[in-house]
Amino acid sequence: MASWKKSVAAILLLGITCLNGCGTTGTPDYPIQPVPFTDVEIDDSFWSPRMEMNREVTIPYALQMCEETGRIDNFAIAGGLMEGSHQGYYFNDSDVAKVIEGAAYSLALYPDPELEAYIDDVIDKIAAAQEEDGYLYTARTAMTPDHMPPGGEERWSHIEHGHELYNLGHMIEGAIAYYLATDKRQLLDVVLRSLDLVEEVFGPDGMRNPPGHQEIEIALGKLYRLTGEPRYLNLAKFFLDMRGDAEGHQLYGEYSQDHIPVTDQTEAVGHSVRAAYLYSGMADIAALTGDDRYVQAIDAIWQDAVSTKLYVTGGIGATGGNEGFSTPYALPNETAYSETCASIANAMWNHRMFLLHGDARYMDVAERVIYNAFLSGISLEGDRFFYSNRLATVNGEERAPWFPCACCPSNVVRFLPSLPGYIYAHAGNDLYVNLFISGTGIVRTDRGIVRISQKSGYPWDGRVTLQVAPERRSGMFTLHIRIPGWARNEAVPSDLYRFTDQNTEEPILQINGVQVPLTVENGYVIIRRRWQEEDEVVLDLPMPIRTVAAHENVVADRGKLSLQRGPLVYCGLLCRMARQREW
Ligand code: FUB
Ligand code: ZN
Repeated sequence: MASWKKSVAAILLLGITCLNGCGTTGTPDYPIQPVPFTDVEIDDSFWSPRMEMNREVTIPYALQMCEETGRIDNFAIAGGLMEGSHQGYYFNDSDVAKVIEGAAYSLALYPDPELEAYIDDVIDKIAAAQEEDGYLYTARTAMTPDHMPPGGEERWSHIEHGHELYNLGHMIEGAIAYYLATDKRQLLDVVLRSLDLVEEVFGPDGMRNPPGHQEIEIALGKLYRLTGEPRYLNLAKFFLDMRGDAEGHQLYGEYSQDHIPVTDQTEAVGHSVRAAYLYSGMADIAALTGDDRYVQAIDAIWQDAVSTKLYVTGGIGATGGNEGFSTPYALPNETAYSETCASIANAMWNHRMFLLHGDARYMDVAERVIYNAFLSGISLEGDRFFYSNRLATVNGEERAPWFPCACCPSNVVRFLPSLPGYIYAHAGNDLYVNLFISGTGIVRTDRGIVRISQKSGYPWDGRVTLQVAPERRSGMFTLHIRIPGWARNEAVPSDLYRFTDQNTEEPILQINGVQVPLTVENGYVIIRRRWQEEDEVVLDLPMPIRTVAAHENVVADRGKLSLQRGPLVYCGLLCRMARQREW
């Protein structure tokens, strides 16, 4: 394994690869570590075509759209490399950053000199756009009197809506990904200089505002892992702790989850992308600091979200007005907002909850999101997108080629190639199989490398064949295979949705051709044995078509059922039909 490939682990939460000698070794992190996507090879009839599509169509297409809509020119203009003034939204820099991140993930697995040269050129423009003291925000550097960002001329004057820190957060993630994929640190140096400035401006003795739109907290956690510099972890924690601190700033309110301190929050409220990035950041910072108060808060918030604010597709954020959460059980179908970015953030959050707790219920939610609310956000051709993912429509809805606010397409570009990192995880000698996607994973345990191969026709077919081959011919490992909630008669890990039909078919487990009793703990069947290279586990997950009803408090779903087969949610059925057939 090339050293850069190993180091890309940092991108997916946990890699501890330090630039200047490692300061984080031995410091806390998630108790369960994901197997990074660079150690996972996918060979799957469902996902491989989608990953290829992202590489061959969506990445170049998104770059082209960033060019055509002036997103890349904004950097060139701010850097004095071309004439003109800023175009579009003040957070458009973040789209370029997300596409760089996605392109970097792709380059990490599939070197492509032409793409790399193109990104190098974009990075030159970004570097040019950075002001002398490190300030990087084209919306202000290239503004005109009739086109100014929130807060006008004054830097940092509208942290609530200005997105300076949000843009920087995405740029940090792009810079880390690009550095790990290519060893080139120009963009990394740019963001480090920006952060020097941010540290001068924000802090206990400076501005005590959290960013209006969260994201930088996640980025700073990754940067801490990469550099070993506690200052980045401290800054992330500072931003978390400023939220809801009325002494430090005028509170922004629930919309930005800035109504009370994060450690006192118990309900999912406000803008759903901000919220799920916040909860992901809280999980990261809890893991990295060992501060359990963040975990207690996100546990309660998760319970609220999954019990009262989750669509059957896994989408979150019911209303367009606040692009976010509504009141409990208010889950309209025709007007469902269910933003694609919110689905991505929800999957990120649930994956982190699993890494904290090791319970399959979080991966049940993540799987529901990935196969439904997320996947509907992009066409099979890879160049058309949904921003809102409605659950019902009267006149039909078409995916669009792009949006003036293009957060969703650029988010898809970076999420898809990171997906293999959600399949496997490990903690010591406990190996976890969370998603059923054919291919192989290399798990680096304390007792050596274990290679897991998986074959399945998922999501169309429920037979999964696994081979666990320790490098040293045999080894004692505990394999945890997720038995999805839907295969255990649990539609979601709450009473928000339930199966209304009777299913008597049980999952069947065989080890080396012998059926063994299937006992489920925390949503996993657990197999502890001394594994030999030729050992084979076959799991059969029956996939009958199921009918799903919502909790009676969900007024919009009264008298309606949806159909589900395996992890795929299909459609709503009208009550009359449902009643006639006596479902
Ligand atoms: O504000 C940046 C992004 O644009 C948000 O995450 C989306 O909801 C959209 O408003
Ligand atoms: Zn979006």
